[in-house]
Amino acid sequence: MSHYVPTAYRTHTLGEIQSKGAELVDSEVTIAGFMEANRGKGAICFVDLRDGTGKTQVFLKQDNIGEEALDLVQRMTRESTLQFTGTVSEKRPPKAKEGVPTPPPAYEVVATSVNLIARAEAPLPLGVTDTVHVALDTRLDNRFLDLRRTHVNAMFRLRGKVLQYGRDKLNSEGFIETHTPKIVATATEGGTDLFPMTYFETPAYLNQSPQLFKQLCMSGGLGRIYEIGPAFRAEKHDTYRHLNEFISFDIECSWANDEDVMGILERMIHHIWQSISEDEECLAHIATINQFRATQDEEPIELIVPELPFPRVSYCDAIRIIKEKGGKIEWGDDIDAENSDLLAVDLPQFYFLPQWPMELKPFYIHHIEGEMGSTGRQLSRGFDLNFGRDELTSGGQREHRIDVLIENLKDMDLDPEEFEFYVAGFRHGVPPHAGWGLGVERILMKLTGAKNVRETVLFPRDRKRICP
Ligand code: AMO
Repeated sequence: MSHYVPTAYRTHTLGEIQSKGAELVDSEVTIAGFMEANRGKGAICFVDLRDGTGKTQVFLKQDNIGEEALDLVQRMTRESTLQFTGTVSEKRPPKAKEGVPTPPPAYEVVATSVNLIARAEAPLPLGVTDTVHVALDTRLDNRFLDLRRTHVNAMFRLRGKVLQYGRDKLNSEGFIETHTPKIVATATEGGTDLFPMTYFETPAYLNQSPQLFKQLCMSGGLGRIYEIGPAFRAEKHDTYRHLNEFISFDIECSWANDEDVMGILERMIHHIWQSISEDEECLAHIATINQFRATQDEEPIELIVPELPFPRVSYCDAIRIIKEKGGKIEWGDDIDAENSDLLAVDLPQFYFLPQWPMELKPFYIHHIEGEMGSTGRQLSRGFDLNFGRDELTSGGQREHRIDVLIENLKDMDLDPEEFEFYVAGFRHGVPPHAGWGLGVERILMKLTGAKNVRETVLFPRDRKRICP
């Protein structure tokens, strides 16, 4: 459980009032939050207060609090922020009904004083407690209010936990957290899809991936690194899973090949899922999301801790399976979401797709020696990780031999001289290395059941949206 140290405005969170209620009964607390609703006229009033950690009912009696304060609260608009001081008391349990299990005890605060922090203007542009369907665009236009909705708030609390548990696992395997520049002079993932910018008098770009820099760190002897940071892609896609700014969770690992880093990835994901399944706060967030889904007639999300190792289906086998299932695909084609649906019939959760054709992978990927039978085509040590139909990760062993690397650049119509800062890192000794990049929003979609990747980003950037 999180431990909240009291702050200038409150002694306890509302989550604590409920979880530590038994020990707090009869003690004085100061709480603060958004007023979700108020009920009662005359000499009493009940306020439903919410602060993101939980909800608590505040009970106001004219005798305790005075006529003026009671009147202020009774006239207050929904979502205004209020601070109360009062005494914790156990709420009267609801009347027992046959066949209905008795709920755990709940606690309320009997107020002795109130302080209006900020009054909310009415009407609200977005209902915070409504369960009626609201278009995603309206939600994103009013994101600060959308975030107050408990199931949306829960999603971002889960996002933080995913990153926390991911970091924990990598730290425990000897990785160190790093940061690489986002303003760069050259492309990373091929020459297209770049956002140009002006850097004083020099043309520059927003980086598409930490790829080249994380590899330079291997040449620099850092050994095992990870980075969680923004990546920018000027892709014109307008789909449920593409963003123009996303958070890329990257690793790079020396003295390792593709299989080694697939192992690191599956252990990290297993650790994240396992830890979430044992974390009471996370389970409460999932329950909150499921309560909302029930109001929308949506299936509850289910947290299935994946077994290790994850299934591996080589690219060649994947093409064969897709063809067998009637998909239109040829060796050498990318595997799009529709064709992945055919794979997902038997692999609904996490699975690796190793050994892609070299021609489909970037110049920095290591090829597998020799050609593929009579085709004359080459396989690579590049892999993807999918969850059902969606790609979550790309990675692979990298080409560390400078002569082959320069050939790869030329084969892909890239000018090695433009990549001199990168190629130089292979000129003075370099360990073999491998790594991957995981799309944080994509994995969040899988955990939270979000149908659109934008739901998992606070302020998403897509072709039409740059504000807020
Ligand atoms: P790649 O380009 O496949 O590989 O990206 C890695 C992962 O990042 C996520 N992703 C995206 N998420 C949302 N919107 C987008 N437009 C978007 N593009 C990518 C996906 C994807 O699997 N340098 C390599 C990684 C490596 O080899 O280490 C790279 O960037 O989940």
